[in-house]
Amino acid sequence: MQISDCIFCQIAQGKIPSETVYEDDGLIAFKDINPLAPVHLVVIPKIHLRSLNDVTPENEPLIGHLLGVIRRLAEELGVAESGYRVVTNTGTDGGQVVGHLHFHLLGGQALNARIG
Ligand code: DGP
Repeated sequence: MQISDCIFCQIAQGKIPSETVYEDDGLIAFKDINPLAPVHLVVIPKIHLRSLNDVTPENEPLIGHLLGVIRRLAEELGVAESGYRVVTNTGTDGGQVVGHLHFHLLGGQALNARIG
């Protein structure tokens, strides 16, 4: 697949619309198109990394920043206290559908073991 065909790269570049809730130079957070919970965001680095397997030591500060943003978003969306789940599906067996590293932030209800 060409990077230009990547749905999440196109969202990051504003070529495909999304309900963006946070954006900075390195990442963007938007509402999942098929929400599995009252709060369901997808948080991605803007650079194209196929999955967690592609993360190098050079990218680790960006991923640390991304996790900090997820924590702040959970607070702002009111799910920090009650609890939430952060999921990154990796590869075929991990159930990854979109081949651009992304983290799901799920919350707003009691999550059973299958959600995410
Ligand atoms: P997964 O690769 O299985 O971890 O999940 C990919 C998620 O991305 C899935 O929950 C649906 C979401 N998604 C896919 N395409 C789009 C899109 O064009 N816009 C938005 N907002 N979400 C999308």
